[in-house]
Amino acid sequence: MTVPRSHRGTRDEAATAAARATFASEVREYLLRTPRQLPSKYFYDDLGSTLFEAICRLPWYHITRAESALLAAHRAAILAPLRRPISLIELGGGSGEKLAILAGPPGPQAAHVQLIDISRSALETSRTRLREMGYASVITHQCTYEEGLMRAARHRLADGSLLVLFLGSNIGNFDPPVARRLLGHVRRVLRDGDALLLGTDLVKPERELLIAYDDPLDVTAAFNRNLLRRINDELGGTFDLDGFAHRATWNAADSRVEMHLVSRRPQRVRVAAADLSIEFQEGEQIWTESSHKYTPEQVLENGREAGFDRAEQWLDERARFALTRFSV
Ligand code: AVI
Repeated sequence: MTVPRSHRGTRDEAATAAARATFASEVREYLLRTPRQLPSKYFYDDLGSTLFEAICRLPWYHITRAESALLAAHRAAILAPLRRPISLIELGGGSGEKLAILAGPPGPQAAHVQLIDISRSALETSRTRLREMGYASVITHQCTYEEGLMRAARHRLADGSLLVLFLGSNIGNFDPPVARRLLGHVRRVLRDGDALLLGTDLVKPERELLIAYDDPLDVTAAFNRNLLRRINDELGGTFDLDGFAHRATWNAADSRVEMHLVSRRPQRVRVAAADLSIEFQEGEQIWTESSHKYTPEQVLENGREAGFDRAEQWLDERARFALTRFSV
Protein backbone atom coordinates (compact mmCIF):
# COMPACT_ATOMS: atom_id res chain seq x y z
CA MET A 1 0.00 0.00 0.00
CA THR A 2 1.39 3.44 -0.84
CA VAL A 3 1.00 6.13 1.80
CA PRO A 4 -0.18 9.52 0.42
CA ARG A 5 2.50 12.21 0.67
CA SER A 6 0.41 14.39 3.03
CA HIS A 7 -0.05 11.47 5.46
CA ARG A 8 3.65 10.65 5.28
CA GLY A 9 4.38 14.25 6.33
CA THR A 10 2.13 13.90 9.36
CA ARG A 11 3.73 10.57 10.25
CA ASP A 12 7.27 12.06 10.05
CA GLU A 13 6.20 15.01 12.19
CA ALA A 14 4.73 12.65 14.79
CA ALA A 15 7.98 10.61 14.83
CA THR A 16 10.07 13.80 15.25
CA ALA A 17 7.83 14.98 18.11
CA ALA A 18 8.09 11.58 19.83
CA ALA A 19 11.91 11.56 19.44
CA ARG A 20 12.07 15.06 20.92
CA ALA A 21 9.90 14.06 23.88
CA THR A 22 12.22 11.09 24.60
CA PHE A 23 15.27 13.38 24.27
CA ALA A 24 13.70 15.83 26.77
CA SER A 25 12.81 13.17 29.31
CA GLU A 26 16.27 11.52 29.10
CA VAL A 27 18.00 14.91 29.47
CA ARG A 28 15.92 15.50 32.58
CA GLU A 29 16.55 12.03 34.00
CA TYR A 30 20.32 12.05 33.36
CA LEU A 31 20.98 15.65 34.45
CA LEU A 32 19.24 14.93 37.75
CA ARG A 33 21.43 11.88 38.44
CA THR A 34 24.38 12.00 40.83
CA PRO A 35 26.85 12.58 39.28
CA ARG A 36 25.08 14.58 36.57
CA GLN A 37 25.17 12.89 33.17
CA LEU A 38 23.96 13.12 29.56
CA PRO A 39 23.58 10.08 27.26
CA SER A 40 26.33 10.02 24.61
CA LYS A 41 23.95 8.74 21.92
CA TYR A 42 22.67 12.34 21.62
CA PHE A 43 26.03 13.58 20.29
CA TYR A 44 25.07 12.54 16.78
CA ASP A 45 22.81 15.19 15.27
CA ASP A 46 23.92 16.56 11.86
CA LEU A 47 26.63 18.82 13.32
CA GLY A 48 27.72 16.19 15.87
CA SER A 49 28.09 13.55 13.15
CA THR A 50 30.18 15.98 11.09
CA LEU A 51 32.40 16.76 14.09
CA PHE A 52 32.81 13.03 14.71
CA GLU A 53 33.88 12.55 11.07
CA ALA A 54 36.53 15.24 11.69
CA ILE A 55 37.69 13.46 14.88
CA CYS A 56 38.21 10.29 12.82
CA ARG A 57 40.69 12.20 10.65
CA LEU A 58 42.72 13.65 13.53
CA PRO A 59 46.29 12.37 13.76
CA TRP A 60 45.76 11.61 17.49
CA TYR A 61 42.62 9.46 17.02
CA HIS A 62 43.79 6.12 15.62
CA ILE A 63 40.66 3.96 15.74
CA THR A 64 39.35 4.70 12.23
CA ARG A 65 42.68 4.39 10.42
CA ALA A 66 43.72 1.24 12.30
CA GLU A 67 40.41 -0.45 11.62
CA SER A 68 40.31 0.55 7.95
CA ALA A 69 43.83 -0.83 7.46
CA LEU A 70 42.89 -4.14 9.14
CA LEU A 71 39.74 -4.43 7.01
CA ALA A 72 41.64 -3.74 3.80
CA ALA A 73 44.45 -6.17 4.68
CA HIS A 74 42.21 -9.05 5.82
CA ARG A 75 39.10 -8.56 3.73
CA ALA A 76 39.47 -11.84 1.86
CA ALA A 77 40.07 -13.85 5.05
CA ILE A 78 37.15 -12.16 6.82
CA LEU A 79 34.69 -12.91 4.02
CA ALA A 80 36.04 -16.31 2.88
CA PRO A 81 34.14 -18.59 5.32
CA LEU A 82 30.78 -16.92 4.60
CA ARG A 83 28.31 -18.73 2.33
CA ARG A 84 27.12 -16.67 -0.66
CA PRO A 85 24.95 -14.67 -1.08
CA ILE A 86 25.98 -12.53 1.90
CA SER A 87 23.40 -10.39 3.72
CA LEU A 88 25.09 -7.52 5.59
CA ILE A 89 23.81 -5.60 8.59
CA GLU A 90 25.85 -2.69 9.93
CA LEU A 91 25.21 -1.29 13.41
CA GLY A 92 26.02 2.41 13.82
CA GLY A 93 28.23 2.62 10.76
CA GLY A 94 28.64 6.41 10.57
CA SER A 95 29.53 7.49 7.05
CA GLY A 96 29.80 3.93 5.72
CA GLU A 97 33.49 4.26 4.81
CA LYS A 98 34.45 0.98 6.47
CA LEU A 99 31.54 -0.93 5.05
CA ALA A 100 32.74 0.32 1.66
CA ILE A 101 36.20 -1.19 2.23
CA LEU A 102 34.72 -4.55 3.12
CA ALA A 103 31.88 -4.69 0.63
CA GLY A 104 33.28 -2.60 -2.21
CA PRO A 105 35.29 -3.14 -5.42
CA PRO A 106 36.27 -5.39 -7.19
CA GLY A 107 32.48 -5.74 -7.17
CA PRO A 108 29.76 -5.76 -4.58
CA GLN A 109 30.60 -8.51 -2.09
CA ALA A 110 27.23 -8.48 -0.38
CA ALA A 111 23.92 -9.17 -2.03
CA HIS A 112 21.83 -7.28 0.47
CA VAL A 113 22.71 -4.44 2.87
CA GLN A 114 20.88 -3.02 5.88
CA LEU A 115 22.05 -0.14 8.06
CA ILE A 116 20.98 0.55 11.64
CA ASP A 117 21.73 3.90 13.27
CA ILE A 118 19.93 6.53 15.33
CA SER A 119 21.54 9.29 13.24
CA ARG A 120 19.51 10.12 10.12
CA SER A 121 22.40 11.99 8.51
CA ALA A 122 24.79 9.05 9.04
CA LEU A 123 22.28 6.68 7.42
CA GLU A 124 21.84 8.98 4.41
CA THR A 125 25.61 9.45 3.88
CA SER A 126 26.19 5.74 4.09
CA ARG A 127 23.29 4.87 1.79
CA THR A 128 24.52 7.35 -0.85
CA ARG A 129 28.03 5.89 -0.71
CA LEU A 130 26.70 2.35 -1.13
CA ARG A 131 24.43 3.37 -4.03
CA GLU A 132 27.48 4.86 -5.78
CA MET A 133 29.18 1.49 -5.33
CA GLY A 134 26.38 -0.32 -7.11
CA TYR A 135 24.19 -1.42 -4.21
CA ALA A 136 20.73 -0.84 -5.67
CA SER A 137 18.73 -1.58 -2.56
CA VAL A 138 19.96 -0.48 0.85
CA ILE A 139 17.46 -0.71 3.70
CA THR A 140 17.92 1.73 6.59
CA HIS A 141 16.51 1.49 10.11
CA GLN A 142 16.68 4.69 12.16
CA CYS A 143 16.30 3.20 15.63
CA THR A 144 18.18 1.55 18.50
CA TYR A 145 20.45 -1.43 17.78
CA GLU A 146 18.15 -3.94 19.52
CA GLU A 147 15.06 -2.87 17.62
CA GLY A 148 16.99 -2.56 14.34
CA LEU A 149 18.46 -6.05 14.70
CA MET A 150 15.02 -7.58 15.09
CA ARG A 151 13.66 -5.67 12.09
CA ALA A 152 16.73 -6.37 9.93
CA ALA A 153 16.80 -10.09 10.72
CA ARG A 154 13.34 -10.35 9.15
CA HIS A 155 14.62 -8.82 5.90
CA ARG A 156 17.75 -10.95 5.42
CA LEU A 157 17.96 -13.14 2.31
CA ALA A 158 16.53 -16.61 2.90
CA ASP A 159 19.69 -18.39 1.68
CA GLY A 160 23.40 -17.67 2.13
CA SER A 161 24.83 -16.15 5.32
CA LEU A 162 24.43 -13.04 7.41
CA LEU A 163 27.38 -10.88 8.49
CA VAL A 164 26.72 -8.30 11.22
CA LEU A 165 29.26 -5.45 11.40
CA PHE A 166 29.77 -3.64 14.69
CA LEU A 167 32.82 -1.53 13.99
CA GLY A 168 34.62 1.62 15.13
CA SER A 169 34.75 0.45 18.77
CA ASN A 170 31.15 1.59 19.17
CA ILE A 171 30.89 -1.30 21.63
CA GLY A 172 33.21 0.71 23.92
CA ASN A 173 30.53 3.35 24.49
CA PHE A 174 28.38 0.83 26.38
CA ASP A 175 28.99 -0.23 29.97
CA PRO A 176 30.46 -3.77 29.89
CA PRO A 177 27.28 -5.58 31.09
CA VAL A 178 25.20 -3.71 28.48
CA ALA A 179 27.85 -4.44 25.83
CA ARG A 180 27.67 -8.16 26.61
CA ARG A 181 23.87 -8.05 26.45
CA LEU A 182 24.10 -6.40 23.05
CA LEU A 183 26.48 -9.10 21.79
CA GLY A 184 23.96 -11.65 23.08
CA HIS A 185 21.25 -9.87 21.09
CA VAL A 186 23.35 -10.13 17.93
CA ARG A 187 24.04 -13.80 18.65
CA ARG A 188 20.33 -14.57 18.88
CA VAL A 189 19.56 -13.25 15.37
CA LEU A 190 22.39 -15.31 13.82
CA ARG A 191 22.05 -18.83 12.38
CA ASP A 192 24.61 -21.50 11.51
CA GLY A 193 27.18 -20.12 9.07
CA ASP A 194 26.58 -16.45 10.09
CA ALA A 195 29.13 -14.17 11.76
CA LEU A 196 29.70 -10.95 13.70
CA LEU A 197 32.66 -8.69 12.90
CA LEU A 198 33.53 -6.57 15.94
CA GLY A 199 36.00 -3.66 16.05
CA THR A 200 37.36 -2.90 19.55
CA ASP A 201 39.85 -0.33 20.75
CA LEU A 202 42.37 -1.82 23.18
CA VAL A 203 43.99 -0.64 26.39
CA LYS A 204 47.10 1.46 25.66
CA PRO A 205 49.32 3.99 27.48
CA GLU A 206 47.32 6.74 29.22
CA ARG A 207 49.11 9.53 27.34
CA GLU A 208 47.93 8.13 23.98
CA LEU A 209 44.39 7.69 25.23
CA LEU A 210 44.09 11.20 26.62
CA ILE A 211 45.34 13.02 23.53
CA ALA A 212 42.88 11.00 21.41
CA TYR A 213 40.00 12.39 23.52
CA ASP A 214 41.41 15.86 24.23
CA ASP A 215 43.09 16.84 20.97
CA PRO A 216 45.20 19.97 20.46
CA LEU A 217 42.77 21.26 17.79
CA ASP A 218 39.84 21.11 20.25
CA VAL A 219 37.66 19.20 17.79
CA THR A 220 36.69 16.72 20.52
CA ALA A 221 35.93 19.65 22.84
CA ALA A 222 33.57 21.05 20.16
CA PHE A 223 32.01 17.58 19.72
CA ASN A 224 31.40 17.40 23.47
CA ARG A 225 30.01 20.94 23.83
CA ASN A 226 27.80 20.49 20.77
CA LEU A 227 25.55 18.39 22.99
CA LEU A 228 24.75 21.52 25.02
CA ARG A 229 24.16 23.49 21.81
CA ARG A 230 21.76 20.74 20.69
CA ILE A 231 19.85 20.92 23.98
CA ASN A 232 19.61 24.72 23.62
CA ASP A 233 18.30 24.47 20.04
CA GLU A 234 15.95 21.52 20.37
CA LEU A 235 14.76 21.70 23.96
CA GLY A 236 14.88 25.42 24.76
CA GLY A 237 18.02 25.16 26.92
CA THR A 238 20.00 28.15 28.21
CA PHE A 239 23.49 26.55 28.42
CA ASP A 240 26.28 29.10 27.94
CA LEU A 241 28.73 27.01 25.87
CA ASP A 242 31.72 29.07 27.06
CA GLY A 243 30.65 28.33 30.63
CA PHE A 244 31.61 24.63 30.32
CA ALA A 245 35.11 23.22 29.76
CA HIS A 246 35.83 19.90 28.02
CA ARG A 247 37.67 17.35 30.17
CA ALA A 248 38.87 13.83 29.29
CA THR A 249 40.13 11.48 32.02
CA TRP A 250 41.39 7.89 32.13
CA ASN A 251 39.59 5.77 34.72
CA ALA A 252 42.06 2.88 35.12
CA ALA A 253 39.90 0.97 37.60
CA ASP A 254 37.05 0.73 35.09
CA SER A 255 39.32 0.74 32.01
CA ARG A 256 37.60 3.64 30.30
CA VAL A 257 38.20 7.13 29.00
CA GLU A 258 35.53 9.46 30.34
CA MET A 259 34.46 12.76 28.82
CA HIS A 260 33.00 15.47 31.03
CA LEU A 261 31.80 19.06 30.73
CA VAL A 262 32.95 21.11 33.71
CA SER A 263 31.12 24.23 34.86
CA ARG A 264 33.64 27.11 34.87
CA ARG A 265 31.61 29.12 37.39
CA PRO A 266 28.44 29.01 39.47
CA GLN A 267 25.54 29.27 37.04
CA ARG A 268 21.86 28.43 36.60
CA VAL A 269 20.71 26.59 33.47
CA ARG A 270 17.14 26.05 32.34
CA VAL A 271 15.85 23.51 29.83
CA ALA A 272 12.25 24.43 29.02
CA ALA A 273 11.12 21.21 27.27
CA ALA A 274 12.56 19.11 30.12
CA ASP A 275 10.98 21.33 32.79
CA LEU A 276 14.41 21.76 34.40
CA SER A 277 16.22 24.46 36.27
CA ILE A 278 19.65 23.49 37.63
CA GLU A 279 22.17 25.36 39.71
CA PHE A 280 25.74 24.34 38.77
CA GLN A 281 28.60 24.93 41.22
CA GLU A 282 32.02 25.96 39.89
CA GLY A 283 33.84 22.73 38.95
CA GLU A 284 30.66 20.63 38.87
CA GLN A 285 30.76 18.09 36.04
CA ILE A 286 28.37 16.56 33.54
CA TRP A 287 29.60 13.10 32.52
CA THR A 288 28.84 12.80 28.79
CA GLU A 289 30.64 9.67 27.55
CA SER A 290 32.52 6.52 28.53
CA SER A 291 34.80 4.82 26.03
CA HIS A 292 35.79 1.42 27.40
CA LYS A 293 39.09 -0.13 26.36
CA TYR A 294 39.64 -3.88 26.38
CA THR A 295 42.42 -6.45 26.12
CA PRO A 296 42.22 -8.91 23.17
CA GLU A 297 41.43 -11.71 25.65
CA GLN A 298 38.56 -9.74 27.21
CA VAL A 299 37.05 -9.26 23.74
CA LEU A 300 37.11 -13.03 23.16
CA GLU A 301 35.70 -13.68 26.63
CA ASN A 302 32.81 -11.25 26.04
CA GLY A 303 32.02 -13.11 22.81
CA ARG A 304 32.10 -16.47 24.60
CA GLU A 305 29.72 -15.16 27.28
CA ALA A 306 27.35 -14.01 24.55
CA GLY A 307 27.29 -17.54 23.13
CA PHE A 308 29.96 -17.39 20.41
CA ASP A 309 32.38 -20.28 20.63
CA ARG A 310 34.41 -19.72 17.45
CA ALA A 311 36.48 -16.58 16.89
CA GLU A 312 39.33 -15.28 14.78
CA GLN A 313 41.16 -12.08 15.70
CA TRP A 314 43.34 -9.64 13.73
CA LEU A 315 45.38 -7.10 15.73
CA ASP A 316 47.05 -3.79 15.01
CA GLU A 317 49.84 -3.98 17.58
CA ARG A 318 50.95 -0.36 17.15
CA ALA A 319 47.56 1.36 17.42
CA ARG A 320 46.34 -1.35 19.81
CA PHE A 321 43.13 -2.18 17.98
CA ALA A 322 41.37 -5.54 17.44
CA LEU A 323 39.09 -6.83 14.73
CA THR A 324 37.36 -10.05 15.78
CA ARG A 325 35.15 -12.32 13.70
CA PHE A 326 32.83 -14.39 15.86
CA SER A 327 31.33 -17.27 13.89
CA VAL A 328 28.29 -19.42 14.53
C1 AVI B 1 31.86 6.45 18.44
N1 AVI B 1 32.82 6.16 19.53
C2 AVI B 1 33.40 4.84 19.36
C3 AVI B 1 33.82 7.20 19.73
C4 AVI B 1 34.80 6.78 20.86
O1 AVI B 1 35.99 6.75 20.59
O2 AVI B 1 34.35 6.45 21.95
C5 AVI B 1 33.18 8.53 20.07
C6 AVI B 1 34.19 9.59 20.41
N2 AVI B 1 34.17 10.34 21.49
C7 AVI B 1 35.19 11.16 21.49
N3 AVI B 1 35.92 10.93 20.42
C8 AVI B 1 35.30 9.95 19.73
